[in-house]
Amino acid sequence: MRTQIAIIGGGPAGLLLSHMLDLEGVDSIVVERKSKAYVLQRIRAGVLEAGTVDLLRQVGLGERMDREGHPHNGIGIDWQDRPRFLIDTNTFTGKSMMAYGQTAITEDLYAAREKAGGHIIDEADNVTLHDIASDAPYITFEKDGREQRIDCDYIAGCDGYHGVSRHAIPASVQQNFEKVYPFGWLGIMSETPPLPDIVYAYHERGFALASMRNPTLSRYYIQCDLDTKIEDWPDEVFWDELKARFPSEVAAQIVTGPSIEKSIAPLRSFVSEPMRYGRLMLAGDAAHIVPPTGAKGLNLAVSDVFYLSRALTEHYKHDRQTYLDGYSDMALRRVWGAERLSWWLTSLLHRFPDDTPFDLRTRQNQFDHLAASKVAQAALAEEYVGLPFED
Ligand code: RFL
Ligand code: PHB
Repeated sequence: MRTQIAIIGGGPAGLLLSHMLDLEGVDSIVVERKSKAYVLQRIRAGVLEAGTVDLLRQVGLGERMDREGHPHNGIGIDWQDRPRFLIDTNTFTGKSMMAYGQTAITEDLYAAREKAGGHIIDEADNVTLHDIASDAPYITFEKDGREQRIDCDYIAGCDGYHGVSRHAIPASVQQNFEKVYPFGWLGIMSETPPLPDIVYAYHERGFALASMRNPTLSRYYIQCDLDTKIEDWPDEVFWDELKARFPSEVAAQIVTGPSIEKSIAPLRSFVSEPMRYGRLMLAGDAAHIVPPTGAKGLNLAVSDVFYLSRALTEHYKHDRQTYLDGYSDMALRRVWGAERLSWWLTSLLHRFPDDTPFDLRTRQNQFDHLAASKVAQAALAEEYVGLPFED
């Protein structure tokens, strides 16, 4: 087979890239390791930045999002027995977020690719990248026991944190930056009405988060130990612990019910530089991971794809190489902004096993400052709602 762009990974980054390239007349093939059914049942992110929402609308993916998504102007921050407050992003930035699940976005993307006759190969094993530093790169993989080959101009590595693309870059030019946190998040989905706002809560028992997918579907998380097991958390135990971490008047508003999904995710910050080597460009989790505090992971995948699709379109349609040459630097500027915000919010809102009394006092003081200072709230609102893409 031959295509202009071979895209490895059919998650949000790979599918959106294929969709956006197709709108500009650039040809691609997506090669995904898992089955379509598996990709569509993964439950992950839920909050879209204003720029992500605008982009999805611009590329014709806004219809269901605008019908079923839930626009949000603010995030609440609760701190044990301190007065709670809401940061209104609309007041500070004139922009809002949207609660719309990654599962729904992936469904929309699959539907759009299928409608346009897009080429997606799923259940592809042993995807391997070849000759990425040459002008004639290609990938090979196995499908139904047969080895296949795709020749291409460029390879887009959109295969997530556990993918193979990043490892094709020689170690001598690659630099990895990593921070592993000594805890994870235990998350549940339940068919119960959510709280009216997304609320991040700090408590001496640990962090908690109330979020949502729609008016009858709630998503909640609590900070947990890394060695904890799902079996240790039957629904009643989860709900009791969740409620104990919110102020009592908020806990009283939480509607409980049976969980329909429960999972544990470790927290990690990770960046691999550069995001381009030869004919390989990385996008999304393949190049970077953020802890979910701040809801940046999916949004970063979307901004990488915005920069990369523009770079490839400029290359093919106008023979301009500036954006392609600048892709890694431009994408990384936004990545590091999100890395810093997610690290900061994680540090502010979680209990760490080695917290000293000094740490506890300075953390408390940061919260008091945020609660009292409109300037501090404006800074957080600007980053939470999402910084604009670079021209
Ligand atoms: P994805 O979604 O991981 O998609 C990568 C795709 O590549 C496929 N793949 C391969 N295909 C071919 N060959 C290989 N060798 C391959 N290896 C992997 C995979 O099967 C998959 O289909 O990356 P992408 O597209 O960059 O999208 C990024 C987002 O998915 C991610 O940033 C967020 O979901 C992160 N994240 C969350 N972000 C939030 O903002 N809020 C959240 O609540 C939130 N929860 C989460 C998350 C990520 C999680 N992971 C990755 C463990 C919860 C979890 C559990
Ligand atoms: C979610 O709704 O899944 C969610 C919301 C906010 C976050 C992380 C996850 O920071």
